[in-house]
Amino acid sequence: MSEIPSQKKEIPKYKIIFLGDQNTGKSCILNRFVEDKFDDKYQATIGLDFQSKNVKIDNQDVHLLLYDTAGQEKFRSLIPMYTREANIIILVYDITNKESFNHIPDWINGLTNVKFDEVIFCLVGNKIDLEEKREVTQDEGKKFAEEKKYIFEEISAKTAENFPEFFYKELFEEIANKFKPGVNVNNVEVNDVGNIKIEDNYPKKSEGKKCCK
Ligand SMILES: Nc1nc2c(ncn2[C@@H]2O[C@H](COP(=O)(O)OP(=O)(O)O)[C@@H](O)[C@H]2O)c(=O)[nH]1
Ligand SMILES: [Mg+2]
Repeated sequence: MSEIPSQKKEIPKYKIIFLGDQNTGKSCILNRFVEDKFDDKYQATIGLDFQSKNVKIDNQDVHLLLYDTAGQEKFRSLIPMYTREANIIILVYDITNKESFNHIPDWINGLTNVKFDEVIFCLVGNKIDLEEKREVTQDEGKKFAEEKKYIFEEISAKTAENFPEFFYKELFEEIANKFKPGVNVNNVEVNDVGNIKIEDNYPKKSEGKKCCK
């Protein structure tokens, strides 16, 4: 008996890894992006969290697999397992914490198994709603990113400021340019996908509302 070829079209999948010091807001950025909510209650990420989101890029359905890492030293040994297959690496610092910005080169140096020219890198300064506590100027972040040819944006997971610009414009455009959606990269297995949340693209206007679990 011959097999009937499957008519199902494969949806391209891209792995996004968030890296950066503890407390810079990685988990909050991920929650804001995936579920459009912000939870004020601090809950440290243990090891690694994973979420996914379906979006349209260039009119094509795309699965984004988002990996949230823990900034604590003791979990850092886990990170290479995930960065090895990353398509997009988002380096996060807190604009109110200079140290978190100064540590960005350390995070980059730790990426020993990454094919740098095949990965989209982004540098993101979070917590711009705390302008009065700013310790890193926008120019410092921008200069660092420009030298490395990274996408750069300052955002707030709390108010959602600059989220559409960063994710839906700059990042998605780069994904479309670099990966040409339709082509699967890194052969991400279908069973890598846990709870796929079928969601439309980002709402046009976000209120920065608080939320509850
Ligand atoms: N004001 C403000 N606080 C934030 C923002 N993003 C995260 N936080 C807070 O910063 C702390 C650390 O956030 P979290 O996402 O757990 O950081 P992570 O360790 O990098 O995952 C929490 O208390 C959050 O409520 C933001 O954009 N603005
Ligand atoms: Mg976290």
